[in-house]
Amino acid sequence: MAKFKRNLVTTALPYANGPVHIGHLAGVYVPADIYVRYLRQKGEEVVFIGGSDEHGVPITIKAQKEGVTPQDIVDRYHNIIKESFKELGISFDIYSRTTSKTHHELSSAFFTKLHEDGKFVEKTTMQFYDEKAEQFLADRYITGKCPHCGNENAYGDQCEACGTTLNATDLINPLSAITGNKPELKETKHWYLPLDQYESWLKEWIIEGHKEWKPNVYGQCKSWLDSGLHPRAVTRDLNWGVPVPLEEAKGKVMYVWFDAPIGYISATKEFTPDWEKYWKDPETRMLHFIGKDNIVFHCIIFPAMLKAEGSYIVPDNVPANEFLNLEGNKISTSKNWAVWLHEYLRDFEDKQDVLRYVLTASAPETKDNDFTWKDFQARNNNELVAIYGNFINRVLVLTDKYFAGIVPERGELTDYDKEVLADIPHIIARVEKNLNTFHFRDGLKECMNLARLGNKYLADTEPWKVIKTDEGRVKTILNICLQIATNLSTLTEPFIPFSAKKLRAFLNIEPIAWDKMGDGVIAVGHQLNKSELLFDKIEDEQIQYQVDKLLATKKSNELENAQATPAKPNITFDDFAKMDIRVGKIVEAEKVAKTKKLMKLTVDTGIDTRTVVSGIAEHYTAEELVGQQVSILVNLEAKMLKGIESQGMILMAENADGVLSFVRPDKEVKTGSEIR
Ligand code: B3M
Ligand code: ZN
Repeated sequence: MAKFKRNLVTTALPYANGPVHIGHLAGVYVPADIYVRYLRQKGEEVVFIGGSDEHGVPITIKAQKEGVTPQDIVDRYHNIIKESFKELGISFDIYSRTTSKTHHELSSAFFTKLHEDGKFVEKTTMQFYDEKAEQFLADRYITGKCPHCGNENAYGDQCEACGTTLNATDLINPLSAITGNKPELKETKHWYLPLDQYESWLKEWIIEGHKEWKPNVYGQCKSWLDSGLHPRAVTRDLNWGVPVPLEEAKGKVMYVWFDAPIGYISATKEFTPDWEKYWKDPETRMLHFIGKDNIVFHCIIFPAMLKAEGSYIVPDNVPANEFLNLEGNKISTSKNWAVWLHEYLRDFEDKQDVLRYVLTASAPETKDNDFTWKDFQARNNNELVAIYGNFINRVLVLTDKYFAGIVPERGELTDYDKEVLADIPHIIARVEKNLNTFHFRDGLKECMNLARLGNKYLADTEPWKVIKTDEGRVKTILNICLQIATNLSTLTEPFIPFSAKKLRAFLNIEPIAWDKMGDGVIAVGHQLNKSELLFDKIEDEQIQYQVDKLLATKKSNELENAQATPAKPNITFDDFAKMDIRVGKIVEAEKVAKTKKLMKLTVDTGIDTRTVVSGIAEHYTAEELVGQQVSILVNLEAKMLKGIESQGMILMAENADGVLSFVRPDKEVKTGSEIR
């Protein structure tokens, strides 16, 4: 790090069209925050940038669906996101937004500079236009039949049924999502960044210059660069975004991926008037924390923009992560398959660190990973509570009990004592090495190894027994344990800052700089405070509540996606009229023995009272059935079922999930009334 004077750390700007979920956190915000907190503890100069990405088509679509303005949507989610980040302890120096004035001005100036310097190429193409809405249609605003799978509701950019990426012009029978009209192709002019002109520079810079980047990041860049770059449109026909600052581009805005990364610069500018030193001085080390779907934008397109502008630095590293899945399925905002941060914070009060811990311990650093509630509970109960919390609690309680909470002095050290003390700096060094290389999962593992070391040392030396015979020895043991505990309070700060702070309060100490860790961090004679438990167990009921919530989501998604069965061939009216359907009333009901589904019903049809055997026993109890009005087909041939003659059939509606309900008149009618 020596060649740099300061750090600029950015995190992907989440779209303000929904709250953030654990996938965002595990991939981007938690690792970035760990890294930044670590840098601060090291005494490094660092600025930590975040903000909401408030432009783009999905936001306008959401607004239209809800009948509100895009500004309403982004205001709502920006606030939820900002608050929830703060509550989780994501320690941004600034959390801004791309609808800010500074941002609009800065991205305009950026665009203008590139335009004036002749860095864009202009192209006219044919695009769908909605005459009635008087606007060009973004691909997302066009629906039609997918040419691959026949799904009638494919979008102009993608078919969600078969996952194929599409162009709007591929759709069969395209329709405008705004008016439902058939759109026309019409000429439109756009500005393109000729990425091909930056290809050799990018190859030199990444392929030759940054072999140290994570393999997933380096690999993706290489494959993009190997397959050749093409000019990319940086403007759109849309009325939501940063207006293109050109007279001839009225009604056009910058493509969201053009202005969003400039948002990092604008936020820095809002944070400090001295922003240029972070963006234009080669002694600044810039890092982008992102998810894998954003790699090309941060490693190829944004650097090309910065290079084209000419006065900016480019990132030193882009530690992108893979994806986190949830209970075996891909996290999805539209399917509500997610654990939303703001809901977690509400359901698990004061347990920010548990989430931070679990998301780091199972971070998708090298491959996609799965979050499960069972694992969440196990990691809390078996690791945070049973290892870390237990060690801290025992040390503090024993010191309080034997020495009135005063750090005792050490006597002569045994070989074992020396071994344990010698291990501390090794573990610290391993945490540090992992943090320096963005291996947060392994870094956290090493922190826990220090807690494990402490636990084992306590179990082996048994001060609670030794106290009866040798108080001096117990003083030595607890002094060593307190050294470990104090080091832990510093070492774990980047990962679980709330608990680190709590622990510092128990220890009655101020934050300790990273490089001050080691033996002697806590002095003999220092008075500790009263302590409480550092972590609490999470009970089964709390976990079951979350699991049930997800099951309910799954079920409602399945229902929503269920397709109606195809229509049957036509019949004549005479065919229909042959059926004699009546309103009947169930007078008796009895489950048919040795069957799961069958119920023997006695039904008053108005004509007679007869027996019907019906497959509804899994849906209703006998008691519930008596007195119900039902529709009954009375002229169906009788049939023997389990030795009972069934005379007719009760009509039921079957939901996609198999739930049955009676079909009956919406007001009380006379039993025996005909249904026609
Ligand atoms: N909003 C995409 C995303 O959240 C986008 C990131 C912008 S970073 C400049 O995945
Ligand atoms: Zn399809």
